[in-house]
Formats: sequence, C-alpha cells, structure tokens
Amino acid sequence: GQPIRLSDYRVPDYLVDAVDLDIHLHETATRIRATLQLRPNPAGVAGAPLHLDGDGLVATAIALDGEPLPLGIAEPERLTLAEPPRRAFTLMVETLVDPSANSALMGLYRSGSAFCTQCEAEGFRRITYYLDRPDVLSVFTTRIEAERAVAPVLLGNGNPVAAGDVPGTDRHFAVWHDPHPKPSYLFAIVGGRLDVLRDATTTGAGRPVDLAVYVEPGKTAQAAYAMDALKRAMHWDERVFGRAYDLDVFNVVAVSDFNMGAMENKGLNIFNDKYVLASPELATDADYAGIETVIAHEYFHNWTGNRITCRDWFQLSLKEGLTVYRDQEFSADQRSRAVKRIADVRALRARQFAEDGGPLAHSVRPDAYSEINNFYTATIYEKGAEIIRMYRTLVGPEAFDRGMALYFDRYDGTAATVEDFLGCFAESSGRDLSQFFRWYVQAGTPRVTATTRYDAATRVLTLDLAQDTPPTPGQPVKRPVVVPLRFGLVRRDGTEQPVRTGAEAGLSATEHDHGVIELSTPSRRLRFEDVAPGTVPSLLRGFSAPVRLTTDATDADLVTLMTHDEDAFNRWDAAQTVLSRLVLAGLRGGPAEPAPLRAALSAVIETGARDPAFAAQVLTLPAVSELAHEIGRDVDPDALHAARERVRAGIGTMLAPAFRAVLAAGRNAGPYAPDAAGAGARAFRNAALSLLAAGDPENGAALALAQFDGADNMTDRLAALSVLGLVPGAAREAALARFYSDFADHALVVDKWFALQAAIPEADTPERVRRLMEHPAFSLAVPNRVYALIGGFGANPTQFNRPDGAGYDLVASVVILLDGKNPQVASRLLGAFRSWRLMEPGRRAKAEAALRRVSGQPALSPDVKDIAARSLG
Ligand code: B3K
Ligand code: ZN
Repeated sequence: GQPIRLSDYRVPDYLVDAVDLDIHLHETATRIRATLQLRPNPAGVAGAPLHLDGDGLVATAIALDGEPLPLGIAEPERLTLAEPPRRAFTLMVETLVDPSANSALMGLYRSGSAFCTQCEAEGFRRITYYLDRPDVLSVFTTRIEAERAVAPVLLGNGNPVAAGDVPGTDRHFAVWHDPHPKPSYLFAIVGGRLDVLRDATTTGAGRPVDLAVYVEPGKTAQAAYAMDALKRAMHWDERVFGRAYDLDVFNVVAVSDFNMGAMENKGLNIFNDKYVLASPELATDADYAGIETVIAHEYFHNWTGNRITCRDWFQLSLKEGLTVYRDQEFSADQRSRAVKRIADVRALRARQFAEDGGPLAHSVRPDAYSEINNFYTATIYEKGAEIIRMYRTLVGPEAFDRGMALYFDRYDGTAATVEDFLGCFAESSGRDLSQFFRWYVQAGTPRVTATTRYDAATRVLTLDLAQDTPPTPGQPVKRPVVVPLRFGLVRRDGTEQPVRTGAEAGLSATEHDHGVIELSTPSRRLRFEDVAPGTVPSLLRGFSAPVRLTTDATDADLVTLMTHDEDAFNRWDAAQTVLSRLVLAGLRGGPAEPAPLRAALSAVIETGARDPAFAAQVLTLPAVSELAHEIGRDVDPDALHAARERVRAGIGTMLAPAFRAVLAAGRNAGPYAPDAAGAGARAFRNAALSLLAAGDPENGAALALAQFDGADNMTDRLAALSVLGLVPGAAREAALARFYSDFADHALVVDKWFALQAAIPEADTPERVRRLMEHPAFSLAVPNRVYALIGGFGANPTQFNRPDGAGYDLVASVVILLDGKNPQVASRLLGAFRSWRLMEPGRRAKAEAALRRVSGQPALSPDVKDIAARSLG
C-alpha cells in the first residue's frame, strides 16, 4: 500500500465518547457487540463520511440509534456511514471472530487454553469496527461472558464493577469499567483457567490497590519476583516522578504465546511469560533483571503512554523512548547505576547503532511508514531514551524535573506530540531547543572525533572536536546536532585536572558548571591552560550522547583512563576501546598480545572482589557485530570471530592464575539470591570461566562440566553450558542431552536450549538448526520458540553470514514459511539481515540473493514486504 505520512495528519472528523462492549467468548465463534457513542468533532470536517477501520471482520448486525442498517455498509476492512447524523448518535455493530484461527496473535487470540488480546498498534480493528487511531480517546465498559468451566477468570481494563452467573446456564460474566478515556490500542481482555498471586499496596494519597499476577495453573510461585518488582516500581514512580496509580486494581497476566515482550493495556498488562516467570532453578540473573525492567516499563506506561498517549504513530517514541528512559533509571536505582549504564550502552551499540548504520535506519520521529508494526525498533525505543537523557544532561536535573512535571500537568488526558514534550523543557529551562529537535528527525549515528595537542612549553592542551553524521536512506545530507559531551581531564597520576574557569578554555558558564561541552557546530576548539603533561581528556562520560566517538588517545592514554577515570563508564569504555583495537590489529595480521593490559586487567580482577559486576563487564569483549560496524565494510566475520577469540585466549592464558583464584574463591558463595550482589558475583566468575576456557579449552571444558553438574541455579548452569557449547565433542552433546531431559517440561528453559545450540560458531550449525526444527518441542506457532532457534541463529555472526549463503537461506526460508501465519514474527526474523551490506562482496551477494528470494514471493505480508524492500533499497 501507499506509505502513511506524518504531513497528512488530520484530526478525526468524529469522536467516540463511550464504548460499550459485550463479548461472548467462544473458542471459534466469539460474538462482540460494540455500542459506540459518536459525535462530530467540532475541529473536523462537518458532514464528512464516517469510516471505521476493520481488519478481516464480518459484521452480523448494525444499527444506528436503534434502527437496523444494511450489512452491506461493512466490508472486511471498513465500515462506512456515507452521511452520518450531524449530532451525537449511537452506532451498534455486532461482529463474529474466530480466536482459534488467529495465528498472527493480533486482536483476540488463544494462548494455550486462554483467550487474550493484543491491540497495539492496529489490533482492535480485528475485534470490532472502530476509529482505530491513538488520538480518539474513549471511556470503555466491557462485559465479558463465557462458560465458567472454559474461562473461570474474566478480566478487562479498569475496575471490576459486576460479576455473576448467567441464570439457567453454565455461563458467567464480568463487567469492567475504565473511567480513564483511552485509545483503542490500550484495550484488552483475558479469559481462561489461570492461577493468581495476589498482593496489595496503597498509594501515597491513600488509595488501596489490589495487585494480581495471573499465570498458567501451578506457576504462582514463579510470579513472586514479578510481583515484588511491580511493587517496587509503583513506589519508585511515586517517589521519583510523583506519579501515583489511578485505579483500584492492577492486573498482570502472563501468557506463553506473545509476539513481543509485554503490553501496557490500561490496568491489565499482558506479558510474554518470559518476563514474569522466574525461579532460581529455571531463570538466569539476566532473566530476573529482564523481568524487573519489563514489569517496570509496562507499569510506567500508565503515565507515559496511557494517561498521556500519542497523537499518531509517528510519535511512538514519545511514549516508548520516555518509558525506556524511566525503566532504565528505575533499574539503575535498584542495582549498580554504572553497571546498568554499561549494559544499556552495550545493547544500544549492538542493536541501535547497527540499525542506524544499515538499510533500516530511520529517525526517532519518522515522517513516513508503510507498516507501523515494523517501527517498534531499537531506534524508537533505545535512541529515544538517549534523547530523554540528553535533555537532562543539557538543561540540568532541576529544569529537567520541572519540564517533566509540566508535561504531566499540561498533557494529562491528551494525545500529544514530541514537539509538545520538547516545549516543556524549552519552557522549564528557558533554552531554545530547536536545534536539539534534529535528534528526532535526523537518522544515523553522529560521529564525533576528538584530537588533542599538548604544548609542553605553555602547558596548554588544545582539544579539537568535530562532528558529522553519515547519510542514511532518504537523508543524504545531515546537519550538525547538539552533542552534550560530559567531560573531565585525567592526569597521568590519576588525579582530576580542574578546569579552572570556563571562559579561558572557551567554555560557556553553563558548560563549565554542568561539566558538559555542547558541540553544536561542525567543529569546535577548546584550550585548557596550565595542564600537567600526560593529561588525558575523558569525553562522553556516562555516554552522555548516542554518538560514535573516535579519539587520538594512545593505548597508554586509554590505560590511564581505564585505571583512574572517576567516571566508571569511561573506565569500562577505555578498556573496550583497547580490547577492540587489539582484535582489529590481530585481524590485520599484526600483533594482538594483551600484555600491555596485564597490570590494568589484573587491577580490575582484584577490585572484582568489591565490584564484581563491573569487573565482569570489563572482561567481556565487544561483540563481533559491534566490531563489524567499527570496521564498516568488507567484513569477513569468520576472520573477525577468530581474531576476537585469539584476544580472549590471550587474556585467558595471561591471567589464568588470577581467574582460577576467582573461581576458587566463589566456590562457597552461599545460597542463590537474584539480587544485584549475587548476580554480580556470578557474572564475574562466569566471565573468568569463559576467558580461562578460551585460553585452555580442554581445562575450561572440564571446569565448565563440573560447574554444570554442581550448579544449584540456572545462571551458573547455563553459563557453564555456553562455555561447553564452544568446545566440540561428546561431552558437549551429552551435556546438551541431559539439559534437555532435565528441563523438557519448562518451556522457557527449552528456549534457552534451542538458542544456545543456534549460537554455536561451527560449520554444521545450520544443519543442527534444521534438525532442531524437526524436534517435537519446536513449533513455528510459538514466537518464543522461533525467536530462540531462528532468531538465535540469525544473531550467530559466523553461521548466519556463512560464505556459502546457507545461513541466509535458512532464515529466508523460515521467514517465507512463517509469513502467512504470523507476519510480525516473520518480519522480526528478517531483521537479521540488518547489517548485510557490511559484509565482503561474496557474502553480500548471497545475502542479497536471499533477500530477493523473500521479496519475490507472491502475497507477502505488508510487514515482511516492507523490511525486505528497505533492506534491499
Ligand atoms: N507497547 C508495546 C509494544 C507493542 C508492539 C506492537 N507491535 C510494549 C511496550 O513497549 O511496552
Ligand atoms: Zn513500551
């Protein structure tokens, strides 16, 4: 179809004041009667025809103000009233849908024996005809009826207002009323046989709130951590953002068939059970952290997304970027702030920078889309969150807090735009933020270079900064953005060199006070006086802007930063830079000896006793995909992977005694607790194990096997199995077989088993993946399974990008196979091709052929068609 353009936005011609739904749940024939209270929008076109959106719908009855209308006005994709009344009116439409046949998992569908819904972005139109756009806000009342035996639990948005039996039948009903006007994408219902974990809390203003987490029968014990995270998130949002909850109940439902992570439906969040269920034996520390984050994220949407929603889908980052920022801050407060920042930046570089540097690059506020479901991306989410963080860095914490308060106050109950949001900070800070707005409309990752010159005679350190943004699809020419560079000067002896007054260096008073250089021009020169010899600028502290920074720092300078920088993020980042330089030097056939890092890494390992989570991050090299983007062209991932492994092996060998000591010290670590301290200690030990094994695979495999056998928790067990996964042989296969038989009943663990095998960097992995697709536990109908096996394979740098093209073909074939059933999952899998243009010509040709095979298929979904076309474009 034609792309949808932001410039075509028009206010709706009709408004919906109230929606009454009466839903009779049935496995194959669910009847929905929707009664809409409509009226002309005074701001719209008077007398315009009314078009309600539908998607594959069948209407069985239609009435206008009680008078039946011909069914012919309803087509599958829309219902039209050519001449609607010029006053308020009531439209009743009855539709019939088959949730069991809904394999796309959008609209009303079944997960196991339960019924559930997913309406964002455009799923409500698969339930009933509606003005299915986020700027139409309405008060919803939902009555759900079902056979009691089929669905003893019936949940809707808002507060429960009535429930009971349908006399003379085996049926019952529940009525839910949501007093907060909302767009249709936030609508949800759930029905089924579910167990529930209950709790309660009270808001600061004294409102009691009943909390519940609904799970498949028998799994309530696994919901305890999610409930705990929910209560912490609720209290945090009141304390930090002054946002309290606004209904009498808050329900979370975990289902096993879900296209993405979770959904923030008002008062009824529906989750992929991967982000709810956890126990020490079944979930890793990373799973626990993911649950904490996603539970908080969906809860935080109640204000940033639900109370204030988006005017149109171009504004998606208004809710997603802001809510990611909020969940990141929450997790930072719950755990180590520095380690959280490091993990977030690692993910940003791996996912968002890759997207922004490839054919799928798009701006945080796109100006056109052909399939909105393809825009739930790392750019909208993660780069969007970085933009929020930059507001705070630029205007300072007080003006940032005032801007947020203004936003909540002014736009509560409305559908807003990113301009509205920006305006709040312009107002609270008194600053002109118009250039800053370019972060929203310009795609691509800006490159910042820093060059230093030190004059020993005058003791002046000159710092030259320059920025440019590479072209992206549809945006050949870029303009300079405002790059906030938090900075300091680190002397060789480790002390911080004070920047005495700003003016003499060329800094404004604000820059000096905030410790932030604002680079808003293509280039800029700063001059620092009375600087001790050997002083190194520490730039982009805390990763204060989502840019690629290149400096002329020598390895010795980087070791200075790695050892002394007061900013923990930059200590880590300096180490990452040295390590990636080593890998790239090795790739070019040069020496890749880690010897110059011996002292600095030893120091990190020593401090690992105090800050193990940080040490683990330092000991984890940048991923192959990240290094590939650093190289930028003609990448041979086999050579890159091998070079990276050589550096890991070098470190493992060089520091083997220290790593053995780390493992030995951890042996009596005490019982498992999923808290930050315990998780950090495990991460440190497992990083040590992984490097030891890289240096000495035989010994490493033996250590890993012992850990695998003895582990009392999934974190250590899975870490051991991943180490074993890199060592071919019978021991690995036996461990994999045992892991499966021990956990075959636990779907989320079986997913790990699939993913781990898909990640093996060996030539027979495609064959293994094909075999696993035939495994009785595999199913193309379960998104988590598909993401684990096929998505996992798509992220395997050497095997997806095989020179013979077999990896590309495998993913392309599954995309084609799946597209007719679940376009959203198919299109996400196709995202594996996001970096194909980085490859050397041979691989590039194979990738292009595979993409052409996909795009040449007849009857592709709009989702896959869009990704294929843009990837090739
Ligand atoms: N808002 C949902 C994502 C919906 C995706 C629709 N294809 C989850 C979230 O970001 O919280
Ligand atoms: Zn979100």
